[in-house]
Amino acid sequence: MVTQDQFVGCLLGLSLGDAIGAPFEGGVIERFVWKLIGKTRSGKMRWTDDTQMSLALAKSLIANNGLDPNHLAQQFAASYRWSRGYGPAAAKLLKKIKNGKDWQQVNRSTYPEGSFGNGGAMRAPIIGMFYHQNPQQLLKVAHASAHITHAHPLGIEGALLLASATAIALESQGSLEIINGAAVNCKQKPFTTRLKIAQEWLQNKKYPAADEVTKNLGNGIAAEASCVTALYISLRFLDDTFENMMKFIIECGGDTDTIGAMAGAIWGAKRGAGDLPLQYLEKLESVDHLNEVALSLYDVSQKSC
Ligand code: R7I
Ligand code: MG
Ligand code: MG
Repeated sequence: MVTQDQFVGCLLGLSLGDAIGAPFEGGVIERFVWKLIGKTRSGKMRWTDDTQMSLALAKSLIANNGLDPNHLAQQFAASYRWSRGYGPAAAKLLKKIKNGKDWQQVNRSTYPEGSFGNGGAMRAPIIGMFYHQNPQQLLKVAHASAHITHAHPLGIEGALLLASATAIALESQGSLEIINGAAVNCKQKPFTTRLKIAQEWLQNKKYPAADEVTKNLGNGIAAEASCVTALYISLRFLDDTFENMMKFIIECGGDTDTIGAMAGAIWGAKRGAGDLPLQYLEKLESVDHLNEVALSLYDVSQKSC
């Protein structure tokens, strides 16, 4: 039986991974900017676009008892704030929607095939929670919700991987069941090749150093270079502490907030909010609000799926 504590754990794990990883994301300039704007007025750790878009997705699913792509596109646009550190193409797209453009006319305006960034995947754990009882609908909605901002097949595949991994983690499965079950939904070589490596490491209980993980699985902003990495790290640390998982993610470097968000969501879905580190939760922005949204998502998902 999936519990409320697991839903809260998943959303808080996502936000905490995002906020703890954010100061280490990107290059010198991004880190400097985050030094200036990375804390709220009351000194809490701010989260980034990963959490902002996940919250918008959760609220839209709650309001509509499921996915309404037009409503969701409006929510993404309305909640856009530059200070959350969005990807450049995503920022441009959301500003166009905010200015009245139809998302279907602009979601391929920067890249002809759509974005292959990890922005569709980083919010997909929300779909995994909401549709965890309905795997077919989960895949359909993960695809449709990513498509609004990430129409590229690789951007979509990242969303399918993260949504399905989260749903399986909620069922309290072990790490091999989670990666094997989620991998079934990946067909593209950049994903299948990396998944095979991660599956082999987990199966044979190998614990490669951070630089080897980065070299083989990636740590970049592209979905193919971060989704398998995040899934692998969450599973490697499934019986360890959240803090140790985040230390390893920071050691891997690159897109640390997003790898933290995706890994944090899967870890939290399996372990529940009770296992998240209290000393960090106390320092996280808007914990009460995140808690409320996760509980509403649980209620609506139980009734409508
Ligand atoms: O994917 P997206 O929402 O970015 C999410 C990332 C996370 O790390 C967040 O924490 C935040 O920092 O940003 O944003 P996009 O702008 O859609 O994609 C991210 C980047 O991927 C783009 O700015 C490009 O550098 C690259 N990219 C592409 N490059 C070439 N061709 C995405 N799609 C393409 C492409 O088709
Ligand atoms: Mg971010
Ligand atoms: Mg990021």
